[in-house]
Amino acid sequence: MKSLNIGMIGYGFMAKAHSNAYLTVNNFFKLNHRPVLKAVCARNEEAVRAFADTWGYESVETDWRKLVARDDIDAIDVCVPNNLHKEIAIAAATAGKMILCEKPIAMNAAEGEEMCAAVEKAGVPNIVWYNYRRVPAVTHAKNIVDSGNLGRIFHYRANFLQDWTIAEDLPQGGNALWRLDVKAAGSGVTGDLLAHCIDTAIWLNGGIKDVSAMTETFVKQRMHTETGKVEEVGIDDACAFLCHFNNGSLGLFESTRYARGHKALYTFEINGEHASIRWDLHDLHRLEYFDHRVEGPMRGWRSIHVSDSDHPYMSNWWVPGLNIGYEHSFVHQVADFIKGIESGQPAAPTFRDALETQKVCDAVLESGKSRCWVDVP
Ligand code: SOE
Repeated sequence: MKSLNIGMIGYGFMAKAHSNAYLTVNNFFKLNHRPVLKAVCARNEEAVRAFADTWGYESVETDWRKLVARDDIDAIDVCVPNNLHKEIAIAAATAGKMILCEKPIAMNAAEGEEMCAAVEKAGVPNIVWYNYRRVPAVTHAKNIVDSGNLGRIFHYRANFLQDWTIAEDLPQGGNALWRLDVKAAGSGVTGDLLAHCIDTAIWLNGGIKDVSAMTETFVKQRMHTETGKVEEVGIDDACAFLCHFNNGSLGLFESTRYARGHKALYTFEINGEHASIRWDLHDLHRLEYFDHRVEGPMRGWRSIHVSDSDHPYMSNWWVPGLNIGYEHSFVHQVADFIKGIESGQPAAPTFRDALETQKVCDAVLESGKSRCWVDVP
């Protein structure tokens, strides 16, 4: 068993999900590498020490450049706001480190291009944490689509709905609320939520050709926690777009943080010539399937409980019928990343794959501004 020494940058919610995955993966997946929580890095020393104690990191750093320069680190995990992804990832690639980067890959596609060039020049393994691909029911959907079972695809529909930014007195910026600060996040729901939907959509249904979007910022000014001043809000609070996929199907996507009652409702549905499938994050172990080829009165939607040993990833977990959850998608991503290193066949989404999603996000934002259809380059 070889060690895979992890250098984590950040200590927020995502750093927890990733740390949990590193600690769990070898208990359930047969691999020749074991992630070791070598060091965690953040500017706030007290907070990063507390995080290190909770998760069992061996050491802490307060300067990411020092972490990246350390000889005892194999892989850098980038769990910081989007405006820092590029600089850290390029430095890590130049230092010969593997990189696991939070989504979206960057602030925009131009930055993403630079990151791709850096990892490809350095030849280092790289991946972006679009974790929902690895919910077993979503992977099962991928297998069904790839088998051709649905026939020609006509429609792809996806939503990601939340409701946590409705209060007008919610500030923007800082550790907890950087997602509301355009300088740190690059965009609002487009990069944060729709990016997940777009990643899954491209994976399941192929590339997106062009988009027509509308975006809205419902609360125009918010106090900035770092400056203490009321500042313009530069992010999109809501975004919906139409698109054409390269395979001729039509796409319809919606995302908002203003859908009262919805905390993280990610759903998608695909309608094909013979069959349809749909999935809902709030019931994540189920895949709904309708097959028009079933004749007679038993024709109807079926709800597949994706928990059997012949379902993706499930033979690694409990006995058939017992559920797993959100955090397991990250465990699966670590398992696949390590298998990719061992086999020489990189696990997706690589930086290059994630760049495709970023290009669609950029086109969506451009279309929202111009109110015109925009081609995805
Ligand atoms: C935002 O609330 C958020 O945490 C996203 O940043 C994640 O990517 C998404 O999976 C859940 O919602």
